[in-house]
Amino acid sequence: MPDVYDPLETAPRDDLAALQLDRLRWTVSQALRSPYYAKLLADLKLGPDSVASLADLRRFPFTDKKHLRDGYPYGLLAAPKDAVVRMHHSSGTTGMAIAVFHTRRDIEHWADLIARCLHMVGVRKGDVFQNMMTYGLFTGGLGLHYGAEKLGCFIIPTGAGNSHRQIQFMRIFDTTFIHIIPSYALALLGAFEEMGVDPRSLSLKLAVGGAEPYSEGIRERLQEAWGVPFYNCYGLSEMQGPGVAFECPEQQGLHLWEDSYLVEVIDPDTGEPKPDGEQGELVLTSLAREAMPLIRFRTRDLTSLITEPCPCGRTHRRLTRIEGRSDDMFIVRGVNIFPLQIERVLMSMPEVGRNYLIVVDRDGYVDRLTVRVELTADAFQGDLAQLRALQDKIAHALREEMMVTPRVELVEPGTLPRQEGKAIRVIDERKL
Ligand code: DLL
Repeated sequence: MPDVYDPLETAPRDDLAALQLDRLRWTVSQALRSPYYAKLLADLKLGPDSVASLADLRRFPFTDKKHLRDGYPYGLLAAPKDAVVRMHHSSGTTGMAIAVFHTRRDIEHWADLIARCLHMVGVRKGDVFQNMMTYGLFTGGLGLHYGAEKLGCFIIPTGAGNSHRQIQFMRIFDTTFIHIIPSYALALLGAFEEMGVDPRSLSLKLAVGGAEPYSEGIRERLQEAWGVPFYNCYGLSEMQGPGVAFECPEQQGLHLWEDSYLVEVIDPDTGEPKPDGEQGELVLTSLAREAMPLIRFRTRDLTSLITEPCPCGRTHRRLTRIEGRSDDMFIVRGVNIFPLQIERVLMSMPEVGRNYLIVVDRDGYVDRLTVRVELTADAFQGDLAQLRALQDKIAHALREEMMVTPRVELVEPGTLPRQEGKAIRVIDERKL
């Protein structure tokens, strides 16, 4: 049995199901306090008594981002305003203003879940935690902060950016773990080079990376360069933020905390459940959120459920690495493409460096796909014929993966734009 933070982590599945049923009924009664669900559920004649078993969840309709936006700001608030102690807010990257509220109890529960996640990968009292995620309306900074504090860590709340100072702090304060956006963790490697510091020479023992999709290839590169394991952390503001699902030391999928969330994987087109193990859209129902409970929330994130027990001994089922969002998909000459497909191909090539950018535009009426690829410093030294051959090799491998031949542009290391927040991988000029 693993050394757990919370005995619920290894609870027998039957006990978990009983707890879920209780909490689902509570969630429905709580949701009825919000204007949105009060009307919706009254119209449908649904309430806590409609839930005789967990299967009854399917009697409830899906909740969508659109419902949150239409009800903005307070339409889904299920607690009195004076019980709200904090809000987080969407960044607006998808153009939708969404506010998410928390009561004191919600913040406590969230901190406990994060403490559980961090404890699972070996964080303990006395660890020095440099939190390189943005603090503020984004949930990444404060979310991990409170959980780490609960464990008794020494926290350095640097937030994102200011790369040289990040590295100085890691050296001065002997940082033992970091929380960082994976694309920023790659970008920081450039700053290490500038300063002549080897990340492997630090006191780090692990890193937590999430908030954006990244391939196994990126993880491997990060682990190699930083010399520590990178654990994948998934979450979304609507469901609290980070810590909804988290990898254990096995690094074979993310345990979704089933005492706090009910999970479904559906076909995004029909809304019907997908068989276990098949990829589909993740739908979550909160089971412990007081200020803003959500029933059957469509995350738009694509993943699949691993039902085999995990060797770590935890009983909560796992999600496979999130492949991206259904709305990240773009269509080029009729072919559906996900950015992560391109990333996987690029990261399998040792000549490819730390950053890439996908640009889609039109040449007359025809879609054109360009992939700009940073090379490693070594690969860039090659002569023109070698670079041409490499360009062809990348274009060919991408064509094999997606059946569209892209233009491949090779660029020098460190020349593509970088963000400290979530990476922007695709620029679709057809939409501009
Ligand atoms: O990104 C919460 C978070 C912060 C998670 C820090 C992990 C670490 P939002 O800004 O609301 O919340 O964005 C949520 O980001 O629906 C996914 O599309 C994507 N996402 C989050 N974590 C992962 C991950 C935070 N590990 C949206 N892998 C989600 C892939 C992720 N995508």
